[in-house]
Amino acid sequence: MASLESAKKLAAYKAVDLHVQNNSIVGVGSGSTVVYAVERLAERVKNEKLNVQCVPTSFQARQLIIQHRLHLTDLEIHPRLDVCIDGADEVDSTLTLIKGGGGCLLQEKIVASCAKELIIIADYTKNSQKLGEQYKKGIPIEVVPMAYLPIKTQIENQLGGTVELRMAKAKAGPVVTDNGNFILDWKNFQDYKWDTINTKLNLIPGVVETGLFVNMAKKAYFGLADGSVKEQI
Ligand code: ABF
Repeated sequence: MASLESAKKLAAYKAVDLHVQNNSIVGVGSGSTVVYAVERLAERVKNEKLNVQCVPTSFQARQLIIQHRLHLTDLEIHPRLDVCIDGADEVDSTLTLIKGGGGCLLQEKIVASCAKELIIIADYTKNSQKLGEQYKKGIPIEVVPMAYLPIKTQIENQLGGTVELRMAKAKAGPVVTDNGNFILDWKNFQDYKWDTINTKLNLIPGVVETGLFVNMAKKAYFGLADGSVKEQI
């Protein structure tokens, strides 16, 4: 049986092999699965002498690109990307995603929105029928710090469920994103129409962005326990 790590690697390698060509402008996602994608990208750039420009979605992604000596670029230089390859916390049967468990959802959504295709790479534990079935830590919502309490109250009163301010591991204080914001995690939600909910959340003053990615992903690759890769479109 393939370990979770090998499942991540299988998915990442397949996505890079099938979706990156010479002269591609590539959005580089965040998280542990993306580490394998960058590893494969660096290998292909070196072996096949590819010209690839990489746009990071987080501080972590930027570091990965630099460490692997890939070409770092940004949306000012390359506002249109060929592909964005990123992980996810959960992917449902309609390719609606929960992202932001690692706190990078805002830049991930911006970069993905500039790409011709968003390709998701994940291990088999991320695949579900209904959102919330697999990922129990809630839907991340990035908020302006001074507004976190009114936003929490508004979501709980109007949409139900419970909203928690994400705290740093040592409980030293709230997690602060790459953009200087806080993260709320919305738990115990119902089975909603996710595009409507996403719009409602984004209309609350102080909400910067949600970790709900609706109608954005074109395809997902899941590394499976038997060593194969499942494709979902
Ligand atoms: C990012 O990394 C996120 O949006 C998601 O939270 C996470 C997935 O990480 P991993 O690949 O480590 O499971 O893509």
